[in-house]
Amino acid sequence: MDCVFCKIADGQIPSDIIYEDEKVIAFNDQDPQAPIHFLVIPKKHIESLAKLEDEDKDLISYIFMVIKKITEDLNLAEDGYRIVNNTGVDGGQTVKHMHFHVLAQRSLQWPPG
Ligand code: DGP
Repeated sequence: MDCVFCKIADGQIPSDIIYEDEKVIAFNDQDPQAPIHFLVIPKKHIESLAKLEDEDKDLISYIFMVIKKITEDLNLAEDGYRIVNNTGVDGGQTVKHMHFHVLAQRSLQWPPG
């Protein structure tokens, strides 16, 4: 499967990894939209949030606990941060491997463009 995030997860493509365990990897976005902008992905290939299966229930909650841990380690909780998931074409998803953007250290606006 020709998936750039699977290649990052298995080390074929180098990335600036900030967290890794057996199920999840987090790395800095190559095109940061905020002073802190990293991506959290499951190592398992899941195309998008829309393709989640019942068997992924524990994995999806685990990803959010990993985000909580990373943001605590980076001391981001007090000032806050934004988690973004783009799903499908209208959602602006460009990489078809489910991922969560975490953006921080600037005042983010609402609504998004
Ligand atoms: P999205 O539009 O939600 O699918 O965002 C995909 C993000 O992935 C985008 O912000 C750029 C980032 N990205 C794409 N390819 C790579 C890569 O090879 N390395 C890194 N670090 N980030 C990538």
